Amino acid sequence: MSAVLSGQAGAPSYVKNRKLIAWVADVVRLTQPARVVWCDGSQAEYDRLCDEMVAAGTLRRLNPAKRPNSYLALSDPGDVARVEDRTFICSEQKEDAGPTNNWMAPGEMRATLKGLFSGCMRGRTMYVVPFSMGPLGSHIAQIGVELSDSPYVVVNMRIMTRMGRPVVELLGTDGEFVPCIHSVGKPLAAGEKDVAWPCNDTKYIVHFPETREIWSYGSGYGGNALLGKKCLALRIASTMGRDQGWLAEHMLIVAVTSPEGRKYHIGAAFPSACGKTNFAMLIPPPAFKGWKVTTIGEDIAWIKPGPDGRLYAINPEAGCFGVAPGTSEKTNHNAMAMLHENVIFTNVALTDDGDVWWEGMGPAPAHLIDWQGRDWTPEDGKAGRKAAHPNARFTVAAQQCPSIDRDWEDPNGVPIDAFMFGGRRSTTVPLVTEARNWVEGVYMAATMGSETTAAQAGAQGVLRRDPFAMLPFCGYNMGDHFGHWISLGEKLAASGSKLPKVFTVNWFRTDEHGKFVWPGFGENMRVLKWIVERVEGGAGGAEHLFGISPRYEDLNWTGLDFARAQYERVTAVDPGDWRKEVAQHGELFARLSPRLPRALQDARAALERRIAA
Ligand code: TSX
Ligand code: MN
Repeated sequence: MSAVLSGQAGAPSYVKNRKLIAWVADVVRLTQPARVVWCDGSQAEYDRLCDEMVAAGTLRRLNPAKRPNSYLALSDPGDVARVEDRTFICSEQKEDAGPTNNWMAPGEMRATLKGLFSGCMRGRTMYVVPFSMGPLGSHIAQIGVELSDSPYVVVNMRIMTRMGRPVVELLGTDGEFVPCIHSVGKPLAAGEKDVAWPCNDTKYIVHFPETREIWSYGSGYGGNALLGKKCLALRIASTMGRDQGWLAEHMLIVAVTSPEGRKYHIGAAFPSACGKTNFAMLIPPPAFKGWKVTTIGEDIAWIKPGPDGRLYAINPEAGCFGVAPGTSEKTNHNAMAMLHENVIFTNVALTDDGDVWWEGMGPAPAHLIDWQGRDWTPEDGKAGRKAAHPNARFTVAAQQCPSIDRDWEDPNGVPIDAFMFGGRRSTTVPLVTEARNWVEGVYMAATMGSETTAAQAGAQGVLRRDPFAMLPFCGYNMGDHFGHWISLGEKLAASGSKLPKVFTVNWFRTDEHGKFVWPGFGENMRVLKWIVERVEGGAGGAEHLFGISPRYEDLNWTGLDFARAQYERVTAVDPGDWRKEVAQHGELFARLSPRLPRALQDARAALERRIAA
């Protein structure tokens, strides 16, 4: 650490940014930390903070012979996930946040925050964490600075972003950054002993989209606390994109390379529990010899029109904050290979030999320490008690992914050839459908939905609309988001450029016994191949009610026993189902109606007419 200063905000000499120095001093006055540490992002700093957290009981060092340089954190049982009902978009006008966001007037929220943050860091260290979302200096990247009283946040931010001194140097004297303030909301009195995972029952995750500020209080977990990710890279960045003509999307980015070496880039949006990270690291089946899938990103894409009229995407993150349960050699070999070393695990179970375990990894050991620090045996598992929390996570550098693309850090991004939108649907939505034009593609994205799983809160199997997989992440009115996509398409088309093709996919159709019909995982390569061949203009398909899907003979079935009758079950478009589906689209559109683009209303009316015919 380059500077540890008691009771003052004095910055190291390499810090020249006037706004940064003044802002840190303001926040010190407000929150009253005992110390201020300017993080340089070095390995030595990371190691020292981890050692301190091991001593404090926040981290356990895993067995170095099994997981070198890796740690386990167990959170407070009340601080295990993002808190959507405590997440606010504080635009001046309520209508600019829209009906899908919680809103509070900025003045009122600022008064609330002032009360909450007054003295909230007493007895703690405030860390100054400068970070870049995107490769340092990329014209698509953005800089943020997070002030946090959580060392757990600092070490996770070092993995998830480009963090430290080079970012401050890039800021120079007048560079712009997004100010992000974070506190766990648990000041320490003189002599008070800290707990392993400090947090507060009162939680606020607050965004001021117009002034581009983030304030987070009361939680140390994931997207609530690692403010570069959902808060900056999605909620604030989506608003910047609206204002400046680009896109911040909840999308993975993959490249597909054919045996002949033709390379295509795809951005794909899926709601949670659809296996986005698995898809981003897909391994083609043996029959697809010579085909390669490489990973550029697995959660967020920032996409800008380039000088040639194409869309270029970067992954603004530097790491993965992935869900551990369900990750195995079978579901995601590449992710498992990433996790051999240099990992922070949160809320997974601890084995007797100092390694980690979670549900879905493989057979359970005879004894574990569960995510709440209690003894656990497979008997407890049978009684329904999980060893790992369903939202347990791993934090790991993207660089450790065996399928990482060689261009993943290209500051200019990769050119997008196709967008995919998917959801978890047991009925109605076919395996894959190509939109016939841009507006129909935007319509597919706008009406996306996903059925809830047992791992999620609330009832299972309930269909939730999640437009663009952005429902919890769009920093402005969702209707305006649809409009932004439509007008961006119009602008690109007017400049004479070829727009990316848009596809909707569904791996999750079930039979009458509730069994998945489509094998999924690596076999999704069959769909990916069709998609890139459609981009090339090669593969065949058949038009139906709302787009173009491959016929049985349009897909390669080598190495998979999948009969025509099974294919019918994953691709059938039932007009009865679609009558209900389109009625539900109407309910969503009515909710968004003041800002719903006319073109989408027209697309719905046209679909309704085709179903009736
Ligand atoms: O990630 C998934 N993908 C995408 C992979 C590239 N999952 C896991 C979702 C939970 C996070 C899937 N689950 C996929 C899928 O394509 N498909 C399914 C449904 C499914 C589950 C199990 C089997 C088949 C399909 N088969 C057996 O269990 C043997
Ligand atoms: Mn996500």
